[in-house]
Amino acid sequence: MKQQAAYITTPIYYVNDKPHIGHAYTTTICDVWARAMRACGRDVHFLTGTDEHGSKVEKSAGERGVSPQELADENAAEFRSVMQLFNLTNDDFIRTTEQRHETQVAKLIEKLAEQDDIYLGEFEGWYDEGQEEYHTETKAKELEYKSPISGKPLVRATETNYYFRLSRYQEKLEKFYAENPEFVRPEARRNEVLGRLREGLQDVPITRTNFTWGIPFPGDDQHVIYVWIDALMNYATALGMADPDNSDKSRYWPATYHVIGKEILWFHAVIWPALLMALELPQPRCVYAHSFWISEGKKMSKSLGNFVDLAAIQEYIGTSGLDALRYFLVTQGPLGATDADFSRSQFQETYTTDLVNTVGNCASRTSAMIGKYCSGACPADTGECAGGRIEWPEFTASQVDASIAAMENLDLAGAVEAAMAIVRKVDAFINDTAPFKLAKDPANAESVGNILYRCAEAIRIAAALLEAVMPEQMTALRAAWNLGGPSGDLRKECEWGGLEAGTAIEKVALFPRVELD
Ligand code: ME8
Repeated sequence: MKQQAAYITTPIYYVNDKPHIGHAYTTTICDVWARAMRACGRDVHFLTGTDEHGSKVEKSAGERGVSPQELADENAAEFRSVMQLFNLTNDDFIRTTEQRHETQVAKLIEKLAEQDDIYLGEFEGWYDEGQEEYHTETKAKELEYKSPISGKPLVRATETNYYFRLSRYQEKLEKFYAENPEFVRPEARRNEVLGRLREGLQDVPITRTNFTWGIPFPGDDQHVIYVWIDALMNYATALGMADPDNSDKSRYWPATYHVIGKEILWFHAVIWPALLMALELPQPRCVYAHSFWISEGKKMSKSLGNFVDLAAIQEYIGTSGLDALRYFLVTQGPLGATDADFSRSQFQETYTTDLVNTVGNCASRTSAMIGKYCSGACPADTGECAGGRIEWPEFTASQVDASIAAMENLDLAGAVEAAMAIVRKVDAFINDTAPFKLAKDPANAESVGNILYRCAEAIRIAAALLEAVMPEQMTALRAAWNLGGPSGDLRKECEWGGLEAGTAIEKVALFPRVELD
C-alpha cells in the first residue's frame, strides 16, 4: 500500500540568538507528531532549520567582530546540537545560506517578477527595526508606536524597494479563508488574521538596500531579498520545489502543518499563502500558531535574563530525563490560545503525578507481580476474572481511536490524555481486584493470571501510544517486556490481544522519584 505523505515544519530560527526552550518546544511538538505519524505508517518529512540572513545577523556579527557567515555557522551548529540533545527526528535541517536554498529563492522571485507580481516602488511606513517588519498606521497606533517584542520605538522609514502585489490577493485570500475554516488554528488566531485581513491589504516591500547580508535580488544587486520572503520560501526550497533536477521530495508538498509561534502568524497566514497563490503552488493544510512559554510567571526577555536556556534545559534533562521534559512540554505547553508557565514546581508536580506515580508505578507493579506470581512469564487470559469485568478490549479500542485522532489533529495533550486514561484504569483495576491478595490462595492462580494479563496488555497499548512523546522509556519498556520494535501500524499494534502468553516480562523501573532543587 502506498504510504500517505505528510510534511511538518518548524519556523527556521534566527541565528543571531542562542536556542532556548521556545525553540526546543516548537521543534519537540513537531517531533512528537512526526514520530506518531510514522508509527501510524505515514511517509513523514519533518523539516527544521535556521534563518541566517538579514540586518539583525549582520549587526550581531559586526558587534562580535566576526563575519555574518561565521556567526551563522556557529549558531546553526548550536541549534543542531539542541536537536541532538532532544533526540529530534527531523529529516532535514535547512540553512538559508545554503546554495540549494539561495538558487531556488532567486528562481521563485524571478517567476514572480515575470508575472508582474513584483514592481519597483517607494514606501514610507512604521518600521520595527528589531523584527524587520513594517506596520500599518492603524497597527502602529495600536502598538503606541513601539515594538511589541523589544518595546523600542517604531521608526518612520522611507525606501525605494521592490514590492510584492499583496493587494492583488485580497479577495482570493478571503475566499480561501471562507472555504478553509481550519487553515489557521487555534480559532482565536484565525479570528485575529481575519480581522486584520478585513482592514485591507497593502503591497509589501520584499527587498532592502540598507545592508547586504541577503540573497541578491535577481537582475538588480543593489537590492537584497527581504529576510522574511527568503525565510518563508525555505518550506518550498527544502523539498526542491523550484529545482526540477532535485524534485524527489516534492511528493511531500503541501505541508500538513506549519507549526509556528503566534508572533509570526501574519507572515505565515497571509503573506505566505499569497506568495503560494502567485506561484501557483497548493496551500498548506494548516498553519498552527501556538502561544508562548513564560518563565516562572514572567515573560522571558533579555532584560530580565530569565530565558529557560540551554543550560537550564540540560539540567532538567540531567535530573529527570529527556522523556520527562518532553512530557511536560507536550502536556503543559502553550499549544492552545493561552500562554503557559514554565515553572519548576509545575514541572516537578507533573513528573511525580503522571510519570512516577502513574506510568512508572503501574508498569513496575504489574511486572513485579508477573515476576512473583507467574515466574516472569506473561500469563494467559482465560476469560474468567474475579472482581468484576471491565470491557478492556472495547475500552482500549476507544482510547486508541481517540488518541490517534487527537494526534493527527495536533491535539497532543488530548492524545496523551487518552493514553493516560488507560494507565489510570489499570491502576484502579489493580486496586479493585487486588491480585496481591488473591495470590495468597493458590486456588486463585487463574484469576490472578487473567488480571495480570489485562494489566500488562493495557500498559503495552498505552505505552505504544505514548512512545512518540517518551521514546526513551517506552523503548526501554518494549525491551524489558520483549515486545519487539514498532510495527509501522500503530492502530493494529494497539489491538487487544497482541501480547502473547509466555512472553518474558522483566521488572521495570521507568521513572525514578527525584527532587528538583
Ligand atoms: O521568528 N514560547 O525566528 P526566531 C514558545 N526566523 N515558543 C517560542 C518562544 C516562547 N517563549 N520564543 C520563541 C523567527 N519561540 C524567524 C522565523 S519562519 C519562516 C522564520 C519559538 O528564532 C516559536 O516557534 O525568533 C517562534 O515562532 C519561534 O521560536 C521564533 O524563532
